[in-house]
Amino acid sequence: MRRYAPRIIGGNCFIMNKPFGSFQGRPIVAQQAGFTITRVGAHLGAEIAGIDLRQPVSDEQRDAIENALAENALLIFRKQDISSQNLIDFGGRFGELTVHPFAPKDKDASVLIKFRNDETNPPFRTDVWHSDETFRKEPPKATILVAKEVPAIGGDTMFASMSAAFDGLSDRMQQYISGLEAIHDFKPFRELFDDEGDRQNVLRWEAIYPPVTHPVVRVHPVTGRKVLFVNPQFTVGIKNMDERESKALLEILYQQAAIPEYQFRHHWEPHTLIMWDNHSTQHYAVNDYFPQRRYMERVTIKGGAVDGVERADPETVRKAIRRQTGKPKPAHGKPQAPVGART
Ligand SMILES: O=C(O)CCC(=O)C(=O)O
Ligand SMILES: [Fe+2]
Repeated sequence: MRRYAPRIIGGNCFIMNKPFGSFQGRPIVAQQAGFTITRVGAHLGAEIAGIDLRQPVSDEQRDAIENALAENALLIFRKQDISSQNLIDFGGRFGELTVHPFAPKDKDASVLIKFRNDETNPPFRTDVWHSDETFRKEPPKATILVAKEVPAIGGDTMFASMSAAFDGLSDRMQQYISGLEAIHDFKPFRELFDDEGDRQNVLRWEAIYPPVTHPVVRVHPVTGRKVLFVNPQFTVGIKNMDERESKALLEILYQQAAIPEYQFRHHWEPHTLIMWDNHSTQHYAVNDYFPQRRYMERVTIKGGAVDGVERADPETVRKAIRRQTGKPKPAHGKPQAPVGART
């Protein structure tokens, strides 16, 4: 099945593909609540145009953004020259904002994270695939990040659809991991407590954020899709499994986020704001811009309990197989049977 019709532009040999109206069953361009949603990535990513985030967001707009987020997992709003207060107000329309225990915060607004990176302050451990704050019992449902200052070169953020990553596993593996639980911990932030005096401090944080378990396969609370929910940043093991087995299995599962087909790479411009669904995605801030400056502001929206699957659901497994086998075969041709003796 062909999704794009080739179109010849001008008289020369420049060929461009003209998109059809839909991709994988989703409209490429949709109108909702007076703004336009344009799908830009295969498994995740849409751009929203026609909304000014300096203005209060109406209930209708908020509902449409929430729907678009569930559908597209990552929303990009360009040319939003907003204040920190605008960002806090916008985020607050989607739920309670959370305070990150270990991130650099604004002194007057603890819900506002400020990532100011330059030659004196390299980024801290955001260049590892992760969903935000899975060391919490209830990890955030969404994160909103706005670029204030971007490097001339580099500093992109990569995203991966972890529902596509789950679908891409073999049916055997999907069955095997369904019902398993993984242990998550604030381990990268332990580095921040490196001297003797900090030991008491760590113990206090451990009392507030003890290791938690989450299902390895979670069910998205809005779409019902299954999501691969382990990440190398915060996951430390699989419950009730031998350490060697757990390590090997996690290694395989982590690699799913690194498969380019499930990814979307976002290149920043100043005043672009993005919002990601923290239930169904992972991200990785590409750390290739040091010592240039990059300044971002972020707010985070509280999430709820993580629901998982008890055991493999045969219908999902069947669907995944159908998706694999329903693909057209490449017109590569079978090699002819060899004739004669090998020389
Ligand atoms: O700086 C970025 O692009 C993303 C950093 C990050 O991991 C986050 O904001 O959760
Ligand atoms: Fe993050």
